[in-house]
Amino acid sequence: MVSNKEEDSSIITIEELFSLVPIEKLNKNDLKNFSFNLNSIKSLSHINTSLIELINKCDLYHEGIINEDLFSFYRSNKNEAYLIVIAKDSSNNKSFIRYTFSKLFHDYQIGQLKFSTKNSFYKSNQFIDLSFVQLFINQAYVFKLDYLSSNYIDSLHWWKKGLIYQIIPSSFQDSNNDGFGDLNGLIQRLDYIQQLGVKTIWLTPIYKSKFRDLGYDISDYCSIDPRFGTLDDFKRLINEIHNRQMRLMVDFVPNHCSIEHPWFQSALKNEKPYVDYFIWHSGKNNDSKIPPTNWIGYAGQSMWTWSPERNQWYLHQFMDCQPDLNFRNENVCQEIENVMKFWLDLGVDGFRADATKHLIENDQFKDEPLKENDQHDDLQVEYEAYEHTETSNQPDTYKIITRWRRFLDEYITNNKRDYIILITETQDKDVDSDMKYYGPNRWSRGNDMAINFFLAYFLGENPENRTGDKLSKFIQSWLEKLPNECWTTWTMSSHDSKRVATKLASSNLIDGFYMLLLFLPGTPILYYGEEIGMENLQYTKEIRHEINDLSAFNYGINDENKIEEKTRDGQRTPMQWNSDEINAGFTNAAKPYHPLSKSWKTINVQNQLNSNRSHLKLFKQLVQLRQNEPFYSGKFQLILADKYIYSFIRWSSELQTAPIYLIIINMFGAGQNDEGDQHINLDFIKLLKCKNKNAKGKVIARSTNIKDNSPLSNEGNQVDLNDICLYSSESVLLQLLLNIHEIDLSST
Ligand SMILES: [Ca+2]
Ligand SMILES: [Ca+2]
Repeated sequence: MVSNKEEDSSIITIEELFSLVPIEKLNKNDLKNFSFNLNSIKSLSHINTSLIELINKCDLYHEGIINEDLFSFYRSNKNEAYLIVIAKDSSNNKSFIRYTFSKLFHDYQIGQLKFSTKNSFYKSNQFIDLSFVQLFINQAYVFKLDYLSSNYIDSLHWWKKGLIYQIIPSSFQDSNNDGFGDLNGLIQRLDYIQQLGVKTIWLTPIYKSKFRDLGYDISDYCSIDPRFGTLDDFKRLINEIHNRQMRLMVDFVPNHCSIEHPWFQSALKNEKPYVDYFIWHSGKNNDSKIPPTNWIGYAGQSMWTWSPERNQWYLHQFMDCQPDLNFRNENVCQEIENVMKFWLDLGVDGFRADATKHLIENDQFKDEPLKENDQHDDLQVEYEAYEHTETSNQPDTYKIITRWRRFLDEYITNNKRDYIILITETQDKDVDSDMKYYGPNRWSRGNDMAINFFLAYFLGENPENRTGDKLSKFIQSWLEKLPNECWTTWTMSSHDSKRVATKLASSNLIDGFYMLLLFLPGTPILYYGEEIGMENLQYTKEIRHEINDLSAFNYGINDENKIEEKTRDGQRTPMQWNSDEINAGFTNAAKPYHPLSKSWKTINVQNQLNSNRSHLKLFKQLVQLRQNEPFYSGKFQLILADKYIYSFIRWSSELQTAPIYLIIINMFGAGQNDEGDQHINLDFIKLLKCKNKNAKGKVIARSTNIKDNSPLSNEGNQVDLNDICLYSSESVLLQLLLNIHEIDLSST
């Protein structure tokens, strides 16, 4: 029997791998970093393993990443290519480092491990994603390079391919008739979620809490609040989710906990080691009257509250019941990593980190300046009136995100887990600040995805500004700044941002927004209920006593009318399942914990499943479509963005068989209602500079409001591209029946 010599790795040394570099390409410093000298490399006799022989047959040499920690290079010929990586005994005390080699040399995205100097995390012959290579220090590796194939990528890229569905568990399904949604209720609805095409469920906080802020005021990070059930219920939930080939992402709230948390209670008593777990400071005049700084928090309150117990002020970027943790304290950093480990050990697949831009405050404690030309008439209560130079997006915050990513990488490595994602809620209109959360460079990554709120920001613009060209500016501002090899998300609404149907002047346009959400490049995040176009509950003084979102009352201190305007409860109403049962099927309790939206009898899942066409049916159709190329890794190009139209194409440059899609959205209803017969005729032969003047498009999907007599009304219809007519708020997805070379994308 012939033994496979390339498997016999013990006889190759790091020094010998250096001998694979053409001597003239080696720089003295390259070797100095590894304490080798050139003569010792020259004097090595060539090794007779088949692997080394194969590499030596490669006549081309190409430099890889070379820095203080790493020497890497490629050897290739027309048949094969290798990547050789030598990691140094690093000065930072970490046991491994993470690098991206993807597409550094041609388009190679995968390496098959052919050799490592010691036992590595990877198995021999295992395929490894080159955008995520974990290297133990003082080891060397040889990878045979390959192109992307689909059989392995799910364990690493699952979060790029599928829809994320955000759920407020208390508002989704009640299982025990106490009026609160719970984990067992959620289990009952998992089949619905799976049928929607969801890949990842994101739960807002389920931890022990007084629920003054939807559970973002946590009194024990490692427990389930009894209103949701027990830890055993959670274990069953995660099993049921995984059994359905879905993943679970939990909310992770590091910036602050609740005043009820034992850490804060101990800090109040000056008990070690909790004395500096939070941020304490003396007042401006060393008294209880004027706080240490003028910092105004998110809900328009001072960020400081006086503690008579400690005779000091404590910091809270949100409400006074939510004290900020001190991330300059290493104990706190470790406690928070232990929290992540607790949930990882239970099997969660990722974290959505809350309020990341508020993590760290400048420790010089200087006042923040007012914005220039600010028009706010009441400067004391408006967060937006200030430049948050000292309390937002601080340089040390980005380092914490990178540290968490490294922590998760170590966990993946040590526990042989599928990839675990880290998503941050960056929430800044300044894209440059948001992008820093992706990490300083390719080999020291931060978050995998920052939540991209730009569709929601667009919908928050004044109605006259909600045009196709303005939308394009919002979308491009994000896409153009996204670092290479990084991935984004899209979202239309959330627990903090009003529902789409309520923000749009015409709720007909929601179908067009589904097309944006699902077909722009990146991972879509859908807030529960948006698939049926749920509407906000409008609060009035008469139901003020039903408001759960206490931060609304901060706004009411100076202007009582702002309470109903500012409450976020309007978008947190219970899920609307059907019109037959009480409370839309959400709970059998006489009174749900939260009032329902008024429109539940018409807008609900059952109605929409029974209709010929509905938002829900269209949404499911579009999610199915999105499973295929070109939507995952294909290209994006804007075709037209003017006052009323936003249109783009998606195609794959690598997979020739993937269809070319044209998406056209009439944005009329974004800012105006649809009354009247506004229509627009478009010539896509001209817009696409199409060589074949008779080219056609096939209708694949269309908004529910398309008129019955329109050529676009039936899926499968072939239509002339030179005369596409869309009425207000209509949208359509066409497959272009042509070759990508027949159109000219150079100057669109
Ligand atoms: Ca319940
Ligand atoms: Ca903070």
